[in-house]
Amino acid sequence: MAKVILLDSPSWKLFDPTMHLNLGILYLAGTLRAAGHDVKVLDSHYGLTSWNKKQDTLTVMVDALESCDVLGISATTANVHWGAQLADAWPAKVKVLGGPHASHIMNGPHERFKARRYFESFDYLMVDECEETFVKFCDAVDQKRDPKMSSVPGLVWWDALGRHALGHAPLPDVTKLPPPAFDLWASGFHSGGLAGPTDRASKASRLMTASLYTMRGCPYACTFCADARTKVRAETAEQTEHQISVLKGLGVGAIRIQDDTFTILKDRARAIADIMSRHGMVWRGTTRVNLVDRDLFSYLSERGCAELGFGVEHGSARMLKAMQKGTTPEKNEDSVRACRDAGIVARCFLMIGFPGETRESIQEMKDWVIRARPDACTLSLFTPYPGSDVWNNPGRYGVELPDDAFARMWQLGMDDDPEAIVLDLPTMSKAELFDARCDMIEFLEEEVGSLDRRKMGMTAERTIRGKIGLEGPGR
Ligand code: B12
Ligand code: SF4
Repeated sequence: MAKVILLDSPSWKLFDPTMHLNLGILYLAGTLRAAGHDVKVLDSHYGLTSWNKKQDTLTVMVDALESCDVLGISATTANVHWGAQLADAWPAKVKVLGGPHASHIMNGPHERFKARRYFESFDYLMVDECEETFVKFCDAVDQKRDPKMSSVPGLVWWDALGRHALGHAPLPDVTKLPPPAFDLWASGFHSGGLAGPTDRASKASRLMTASLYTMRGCPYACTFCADARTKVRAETAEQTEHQISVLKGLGVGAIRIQDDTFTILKDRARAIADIMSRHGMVWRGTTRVNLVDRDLFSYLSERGCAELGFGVEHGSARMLKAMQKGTTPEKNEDSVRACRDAGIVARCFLMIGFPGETRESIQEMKDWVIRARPDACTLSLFTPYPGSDVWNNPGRYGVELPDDAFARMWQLGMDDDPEAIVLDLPTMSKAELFDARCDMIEFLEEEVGSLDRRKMGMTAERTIRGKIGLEGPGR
């Protein structure tokens, strides 16, 4: 049995870590445990790292790091460099990086970003969904076999001959996977993960909250999204019911369903709502305006749904077309209304700075907000994350990816320096965009008043102008 420690990369500056758990590593922990490995899931924010606010740097508590055979770190592009810092300090025999960043860079088209220098803190990378492949990897380490010689699909490494990659495994059958190991989540669950202007949502804010991911993939083609055009694979209702009952046993009373578009399979959405209701859960999910159905919304509302998130993104029809959202400002407005009419908080995810943005389109976004009156908004600054079509094909959008993209990516939106913005847009200078974004934040605060701003160490200290952090993409 190999001793495996799994962690998400530190994200102090990106979101309030008490609000979220990383489901990817909990799924991996579930399969590793079922395969007989000794696995721990740690939270890098609890007792292992801290944030030095004066210097704006991560401090790793080196004495608290426990040695292990395999250290598995998960990272997005936004937090990978903090994961690398943690890996550098960790006393592990083998260090592996997995998760969206490793997958989207290695599966992506740009050779220049696949360079060893970006991944030096790790012995190996693993790409794709790794429940089955990571077990093979840990088996090899346990049996003292060289993982490079063990045909582990998805494995990537570098040596004197350059980069090696062992191809891809088929996607796991999610209906056969062991459940995420919620009981191994070291830092426990916290309240405050759901909140909003209705009675139900405000009561939910006092409940311990957990996340669920009941269905992988999304068939839509939004050009800013790293999950676009992926196969939809749903877990069974029995699997979801089991996970909910485990979470209930751990004291959880509120659930964030993180599926890309929870309502895409309507009967299934109803079945999950029934399960939530049977277990007395208050919950939230995400949907798309083309999937709006007033009867379905009423059904969900009667079964404890407190909030639905809509990837509205913009108020300009031209910008929605550029993003390939397949929606219109009018449909977005109708959907917000239908959601509110059902007594569910309508949270809208808005995005500023996508290629093609102008002062006029930003005004259209404001006009839309005034017309539609969502209950809550989350504003993101567009970032060309690896995996998105803009990252894969920047020329189509009239932009270039700078060579130092990774040197900036994580700071984006966290800094009051307009130069921290990754892309040069032909239509607006970075300074203009920066000012427009600050102005939009002030506007949303005044008009909607419910921006999602619970970020660790930021809420009280940071002034709006230039200091507010980025919000999640459609979550
Ligand atoms: C839930 C979610 C969040 C939550 C929770 C994040 C968390 N800590 O887990 C919140 C709202 C906080 C969030 C925030 C952000 N998110 Co987010 N989020 C998601 C979402 C919707 C689901 C993630 C999930 O649970 N997946 C389910 C599990 C099973 O899959 P998984 O995590 O990928 O894990 C599998 C593999 O990646 C692999 N794996 C993962 N870790 C490891 C580790 C090892 C060692 C190995 C071997 C394998 C491995 O095996 C796992 C099991 O199959 C995804 C979209 C998506 N469809 O995945 C976006 C996504 C991951 N987020 C994204 C982004 C950009 C962000 C933000 C940067 C947004 C922002 N601007 O602030 C922030 C910061 C996140 C951070 N930690 O740095 C992008 C990442 C793109 C990229 N190139 O990195 C995604 C892909 C969205 C998108 N469609 O573009 N996010
Ligand atoms: S933004 Fe949402 S709807 Fe669009 S492709 Fe991504 S997950 Fe699907």
